[in-house]
Amino acid sequence: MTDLWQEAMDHAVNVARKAGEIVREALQNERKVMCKSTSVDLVTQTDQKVEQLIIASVREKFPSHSFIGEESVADGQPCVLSENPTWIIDPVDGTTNFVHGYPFVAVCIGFAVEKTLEFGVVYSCIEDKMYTARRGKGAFCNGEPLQVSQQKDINQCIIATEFGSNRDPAVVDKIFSNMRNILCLPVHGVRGVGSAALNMCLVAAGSVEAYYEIGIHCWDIAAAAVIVEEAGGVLRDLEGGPMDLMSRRILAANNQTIGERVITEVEVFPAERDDAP
Ligand code: LIP
Repeated sequence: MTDLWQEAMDHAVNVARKAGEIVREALQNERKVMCKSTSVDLVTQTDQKVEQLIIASVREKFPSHSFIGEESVADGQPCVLSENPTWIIDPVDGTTNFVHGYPFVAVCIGFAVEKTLEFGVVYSCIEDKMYTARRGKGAFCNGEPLQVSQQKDINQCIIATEFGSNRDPAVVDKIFSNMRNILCLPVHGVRGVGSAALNMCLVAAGSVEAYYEIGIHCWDIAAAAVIVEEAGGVLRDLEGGPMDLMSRRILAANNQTIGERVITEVEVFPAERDDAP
């Protein structure tokens, strides 16, 4: 029997590679930068072009499937995860990095069936690293299996997080106070590469023990979520309980012990849900 979701995943890998080529080429040229929700929430013509390319190519092969794409939502499309097979796309995760030539930029394609994530593809196109995972079948980078770190002592960890794009001073204060709590545990270090998906892939690869952020969107994390879990990691909502794709918050950790420890140090602040009416 044909494995339809494997066909979909193979297609995602191929289209992510093509998209990555476009992103790499665009890095050499002048980039027209526009703003979305704030003056530091950036979008470029490349984000839009790559998303259109991915959607057109998937639609041709799987005409009945649904889409949630970062730029389509910015253009007014609904951000609703239905039971229908749904492609969740971030054409350029790390747009600010892209604009500045900071070399961590990823094409992210997640795929959910009946609201459960089935596979994830994250192509770090400057590094030429193709991260892939399918539910129950392991996680890989360029075909090599990924495994989270086995560390259980928080004092021996690197924790990844981001400053995000909200510049409301009260929110920035909370972000700093959360980072201060984590740093002073103490941990070995706090890092962030400017792409939620790549921070999560670093958890999957065992290079950092945990990543948390408030303010991300479902398209930043859907693909990488499968990769973290398939590499043996855990996903949680920062308020406890399972990860909620639409909640704008995430904790991805190598194990429950480290994950729970990070959660106790992080104070959650409000961010409007992705699926808010
Ligand atoms: C960005 C992230 C970044 C995060 C921002 C934003 P974009 O995604 O990956 O790490 O801090 O909040 O969501 O806008 O480049 O796709």
